[in-house]
Amino acid sequence: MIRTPLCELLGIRYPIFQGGMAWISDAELASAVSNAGGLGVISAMNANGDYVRGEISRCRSLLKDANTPFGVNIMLMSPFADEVAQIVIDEHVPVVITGAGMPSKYMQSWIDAGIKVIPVVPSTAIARRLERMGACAVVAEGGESGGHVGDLTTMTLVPQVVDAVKIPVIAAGGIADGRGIAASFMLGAVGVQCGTRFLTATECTVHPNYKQKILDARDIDTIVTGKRLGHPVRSLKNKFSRRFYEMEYDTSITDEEINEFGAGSLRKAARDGDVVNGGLMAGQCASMIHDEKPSEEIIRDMFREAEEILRGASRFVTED
Ligand code: TUI
Repeated sequence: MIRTPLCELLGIRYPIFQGGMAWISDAELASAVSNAGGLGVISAMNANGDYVRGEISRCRSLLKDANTPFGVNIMLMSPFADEVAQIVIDEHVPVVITGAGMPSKYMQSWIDAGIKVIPVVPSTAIARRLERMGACAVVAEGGESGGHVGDLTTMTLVPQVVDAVKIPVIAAGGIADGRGIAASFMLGAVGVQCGTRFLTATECTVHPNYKQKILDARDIDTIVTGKRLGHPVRSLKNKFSRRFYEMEYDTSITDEEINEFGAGSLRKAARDGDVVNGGLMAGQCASMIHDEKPSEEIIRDMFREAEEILRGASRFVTED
C-alpha cells in the first residue's frame, strides 16, 4: 500500500486526482474516481452556475458514502468563474482546484469557508504566491499535459516547485502508469493528477470516438496550438488542429478569425464525436494508454505498479 501526506490532508486512500477536463469531467467520472479512493474532480469549464450546481448534486448522489471527498476544478478564464466561485462555497465543496489563471481574488473567501484550495501552477513564482495566499497544496503541471499548457516539463517543474514551497506538491503532465507515479515521488511530489488516463475510464462519458483516438494515438501524435493567441493548448493531431496550426502562421489571418475557427471545437469532439473537425485535447501520454477499464482498476493497477517499482528503487545503490 502506498500512503503519502496527501492522503491524510484530503482523507483519500490513493494520492491521485482525476484532472478536471472541460466537457469530460462530469459527475459520473468524478464520483467513480472518488468511490475508488482517489479524488474525483468535476470540471466547471465554461459552464454556468446551474450546470455546476447540478453536477455537484449529481456527484453527491452517486457517492457511496456522503463523506467521500471530491473536488471542483474552476477554469479561471471562464466567463462564469465569479458565479462558480460562490457556488462552491454555498455547496460546501470540500476541495477546489483552479487552472488557467490566478485565483487570488477568491482565495480568502474559499479558505474562510473551509475549502481546501489546490491551484494548478506552471512556475515556481506562481506556486510561492499561492502558498502565501493560503493554498494547502499545489499541482505542478508540466507541458506534457493535455489542454492549456505551461512552458516547463514535468521533470523540471516538479522538483523546482518542491524546493520553492513547503506545502505538498502534486505532479501532473505525462503521468499514465505506475512508472509516472514512482517518478513523481522521486521528484519530491506526494501525489499525482492524471487527466488523459481517465479519458478511457469506463465511467468517462466522453464520446466513444474520442476514446478510440486516445487508444490509437502514437507517441508523436500531439501538437500545441494557440501560442500566437497566448493560450497554448495540447491536443491530438487531426484535421482541426493541423488547420489551426497553419492559420497561426498565416499573417493574413486575424486572431479573431482563428478564435472563431476554434470556438466550440472541444464540445464537437467530446460530445458529438466529430474527431475530424473537433479539438481532441490530450496529453503526450495518450500513446501509453491501451485499454478502457473502470476507474477503480485504473487506480489499483497504477498503484500496484508504482509499489513494485518503489520497492526495487534502491537496486542500483551499492555499498561502495
Ligand atoms: O487549465 C489547465 N488546462 C486546461 S484549461 C482548458 S480550457 C481552455 N480552452 C482553451 C484555451 C484555454 C483554456 C483546457 N485545459 N491546466 C492548468 C494550468 N493552469 N495550466 C497552466 C495554468 C496556469 C497558467 C497561468 C495557471 C496559472 C497561471 O497564472 C498566470 C497568470 O498570471 O494568470
